Parts: sequence; structure tokens; C-alpha cells
Amino acid sequence: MADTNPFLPKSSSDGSHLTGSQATRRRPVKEQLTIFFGLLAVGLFAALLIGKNGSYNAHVHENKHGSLATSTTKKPETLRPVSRGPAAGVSEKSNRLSAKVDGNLLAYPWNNSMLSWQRTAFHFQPEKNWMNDPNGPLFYKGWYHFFYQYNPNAAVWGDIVWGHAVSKDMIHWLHLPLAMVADQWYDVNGVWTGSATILPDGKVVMLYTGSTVEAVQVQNLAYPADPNDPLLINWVKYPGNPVLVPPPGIDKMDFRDPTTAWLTSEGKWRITIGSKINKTGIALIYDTTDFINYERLDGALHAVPGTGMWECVDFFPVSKTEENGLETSVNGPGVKHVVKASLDDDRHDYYAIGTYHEKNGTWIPDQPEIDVGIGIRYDYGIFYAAKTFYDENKNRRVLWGWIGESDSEAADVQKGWASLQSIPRTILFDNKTGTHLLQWPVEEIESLRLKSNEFNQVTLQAGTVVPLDVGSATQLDIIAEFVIDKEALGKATGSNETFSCGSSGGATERGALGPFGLLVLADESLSEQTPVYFYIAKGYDGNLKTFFCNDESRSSAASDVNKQIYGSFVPVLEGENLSLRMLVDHSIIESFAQGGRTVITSRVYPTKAIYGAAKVFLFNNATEASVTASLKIWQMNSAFIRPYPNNEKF
Ligand code: DQQ
Repeated sequence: MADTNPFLPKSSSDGSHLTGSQATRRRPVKEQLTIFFGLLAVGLFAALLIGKNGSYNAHVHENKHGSLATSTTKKPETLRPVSRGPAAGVSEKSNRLSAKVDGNLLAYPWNNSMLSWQRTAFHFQPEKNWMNDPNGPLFYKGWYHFFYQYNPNAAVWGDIVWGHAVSKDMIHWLHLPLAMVADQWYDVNGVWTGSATILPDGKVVMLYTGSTVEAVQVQNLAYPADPNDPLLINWVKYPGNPVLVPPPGIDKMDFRDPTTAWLTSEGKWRITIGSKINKTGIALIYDTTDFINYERLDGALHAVPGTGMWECVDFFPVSKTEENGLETSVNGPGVKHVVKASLDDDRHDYYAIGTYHEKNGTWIPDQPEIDVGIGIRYDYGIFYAAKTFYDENKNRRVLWGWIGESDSEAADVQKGWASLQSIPRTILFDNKTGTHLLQWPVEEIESLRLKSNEFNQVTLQAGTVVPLDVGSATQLDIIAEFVIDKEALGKATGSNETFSCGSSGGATERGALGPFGLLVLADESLSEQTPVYFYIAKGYDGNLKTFFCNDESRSSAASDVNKQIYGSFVPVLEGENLSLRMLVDHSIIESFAQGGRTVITSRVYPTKAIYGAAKVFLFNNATEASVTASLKIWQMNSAFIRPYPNNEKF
């Protein structure tokens, strides 16, 4: 089965997710709410329909497991911006949800047992309080180092310093003392995001943004106090800081997040820094020989009108021919370059693949229609401020991303922590599509796999739910393949109706060829469930287009949780089966379709489907096609992330 449609819509009426999300990003709030309530109504209607025609319930599991529509969210949710960050010149750092009905805030009565369950077992998180962006990841003298934006004082954004942890495998982390605190005039308002560069002689250079005493964003230089210390415990801030201040024409609050430096053929180091000019997102570009003095190049590495402030820009090479990562300075034949920007306006990470022109320090996207900020995202769920680094230990490029909460800030305060990091992902150029990257959890995660269950060739008739007996189902690694009935594919009538995950009714919206996939973190009665699924849409022209979605709308009985339907188009090429990998770790679900071409991260907060009550099901909510599924599901061990044991060392 192949999706013959290219990634891009041919016209704006194509209605793919791409077009939808572009439009949505610029829609006024009032219009979004109108659409939201409209969709809610459509969803309820679809749920009613399923109940009415009964086909979903026709299967033998009907009575036991009910339908996907068992507990459609009935209460409207309101997204309320909490303005903490923007006033400080950075993106809003609080989650934005408060559920209101008739003007009253509906706080769910979370108990300690529910909140404790939400803490993850193998994702990186500090022992307590708030975390956001990954900073300066690197491999040094046998240790992986991870730094992160951290509030040591509360479970909300503020008082930002650099947390620090080390690991031998990027999975089993040991917390170290704070690496850098806000103790200088040039970073007293926050030690913000930065990146590491490893020089050819092995020295480590760290560039980071400081928010000064006057809230001006400046770039600062820091380096390890003792290069012989593999743990890099102590850091020295260069006494001549700041090394860069906002250039003319750039607002003092729009100049942040320096990248890892790469070498030019002249032997200079080059970095890029995110900014905006009016509504144009821009990556400013500088050369340096000593990391102290900088020369700004004319123009920009790249700029895209309408995309707003670019945070946490990343720039790195990928190989067109080899299945390994490239060191940041690598250039030449067989190399493409990726630009990624984190859009402050919509809080998503967008990338594009293109060609770097070293001479004038510019980069041109291969396909301007899917340029940075208007095309492909790393992740269609919650995932922001991501950063890659080259891991010389294993010759790979690894991506880290900050995964926020989608519960209420009050619940974060109650549980005493907020935010996770993704499982680090290896990143490769997808030479089959030429447009996408492939993201995949680092192989070390497999060391946590415990006992497994295999399910081979399970037939899922249209409209069925099949329970999978895997025992405890809150820490899982799942791989699955789906083969859809060929006859049904051929017979299905094409339609000119457009589909996108976000504007559909979610897993309850039935088509001839989908949705089908897995229900995770589901209770026995399916009153709580998170469907992760494929949906195949057939156009009038007979072309097939596959979507990969997560539907959080029934993930929790709690009203003060932001429940979304996420997803996007996923290219499926001739000869490929539909394939899926999922990491379930308490309140996080990371899902990878087609080898990591399309990725979705969800945060979900069930109230019943927790501990021993959490279960996994297969489902096929198509009206026509049967699907055959084969899966392997591993229980996952904890990574036992804890403080570094030898505390007297510090
Ligand atoms: N987070 C940092 C900024 C960056 C933002 C502040 C992105 O440096 O732009 O915590 O989340």
C-alpha cells in the first residue's frame, strides 16, 4: 500500500493537516473557540452515531468493553493564557489550562496516589520542581551530560538556573549539583538556554543566554573549571561576559539561545541565534575565532515571514547516504543541512531540510512550501525547545526535547514537579522521502526491556476492540505492525472530504479504512483510554493518504486536563506496512510511526486507568476494512534516576 500523495497539499483546499495547522496558528482565539465547540458537537454527533448503528459494538467484546465513545468529554474546556513568560521576554512557560463551566473553575480532586502515579519511571526528570529546555548536551570523558532549564524553588517557570545530570547510557541518570546559577548582572534574571561546543583539542565551550538585571537578552561564555573532571561539576563564567548583546534593529528581548558552533572552511567558528524582526522569525549568524569576539554576518542564516520569534534554533548536517550521525562541522557532497526553530507563537518545533551555503552563511530549504515554521514538525504532540548534539561515542546525532504538562498548574504545584524530557532520539535523514527526518528512541532504552508478550496476526474485524493481556500496562515498549485488508482498500469509495487528526472527531470518527490502532492507559470499561491510531483517507482520485493520530479526549475523567487530538499525515511508501513504536511511561506516551517519520507525544492523566487497572487494547473502528495486527510488548524497568551517589565529592 502506498500513499501516492506528496506531503504537500497541491492547493489550500487540499485540507491536509499542514494546511489546517498553518491556518489555525493565525486564527484569532474567538474563531478557534468557535471551531473547537463546533468540533466538539461533531464529535458528540459521531459518538451518537456509533451508538445508534451499533456496528462498533457488533463484536464479541461488545458487552465487556463497550465502544470508544463511552465517555466523550462533555464539559467545555477553556484555554487561558497565563502571562508569566512573555512579560519576561520569553515564551509562556505555564501550561494554560483551566476548565471552566459557567465561569467556575473545575479543579479535579486529585489524590496523592493518582499524582504519584503520574511520575515517570524511565524519562528524565529532576527530583522536584520545574524543568524546561534541554541545554548543552554533550559526551565528555565517558559520561553523557545533560543540562536543563530549572527552577529550584517551585513547580512553575521562574528563577531559572542550569540543572545538571550525568549518565553512562543516556537512560540511567544521576543528578549533580546545579551547574550555573543566576549570580551575575548579566544573568541575574535567568541563566537561559545554551549549547556546548567541543573544540578539536577536547575543550568544552558553553554559550548561553543571560537575562540581565534590566531583562536584556545577552550571550555569555562559560567553561568547565576543571577539564580533568569527567563530571564537569564546576563551571566558570567568563569574566568579560556578555560576549554578545542584541545588535541594532533587534529588540533587547528577542535575542536568545545560541547554537553549538560549527567550523567554516576558513577555520572560523560560526553560530546562530534566534530572533524576530516584526513578525519574521530569523536566525542571526555570527563568526568567531575565540568565542569572545564576534563578527555578525550580513542578513541571516534563514528567515521566514509570519513565523514570529524563533527560540532554540538548531542547525546541523545529516548524511544522505550513511546511516550515522554527522559531527556539526561536517559539510560537503552527500550532506544536507537541517534548520529547526521553536516557534514562540505556537510552541511547536518545526524543521526543514535544505542546502547550506557556507560562503555567505545562508541556508535554502529544498522545498520552500514546507519551510521552517510552515511545514514539518518534530512532534505533533507536546514537544518543544528541542536540541540535538553529535554523540562521538556512538557516531550518531541525538535529539532531546522538553515535554511540558497538560494538566493544571494547580495540580503541578500539588504534585511538586512539572515537565519531562523525551527519551533521547537518534535522528537520521529519511532518504526515502527526502523531506522527513527519522526519529527513534536511542537503542539504550532497550536495556530496560523486561518480559515480553507477542501477538501474531490478530485479526481485527471492522468495529472491534480486542484486549491484550500483558499484565501491568503503565511502563511499556510496544512495536506493532498493521496490514489492512487489500480488498477493502480497493473497494472503498473515494471522497473529496478532507481529513486531519485535529479537526476530526478523533478515534470515534469512523471511515471505511480507519481508525485502527491501540488503546493505551485504558481501564477495563474503556471509560478512560488514549487511542493511538492510523486513519487512511481515500481521495476522489483513488489516492490514499495515511494519518497518524493520538486522541486524548477520553484519556481522563478529570476536567482540569487539556485533552487534544493530535497528529499529522505520515508518508507510507510502496511496499511498507504500517508500523508503530510506543513508549508508555505513566503520564507520557511517545509514539513513532513509520520508523519515526511522524512522532506524537502525549501527556495523559487518567484517574482510573492507573497502577494495576491500566490496560492495553487493539481496536479497529473502520466501517469496512479488517486489519491484521502483529505486536510485541515489553514491560519496562525503571531507570532509577537518582542523585549521584558520591556526594562528598562536591
Ligand atoms: N526557554 C528559555 C529561553 C528559551 C525558552 C528560558 C524556550 O532561553 O527561548 O527558560 O522555551
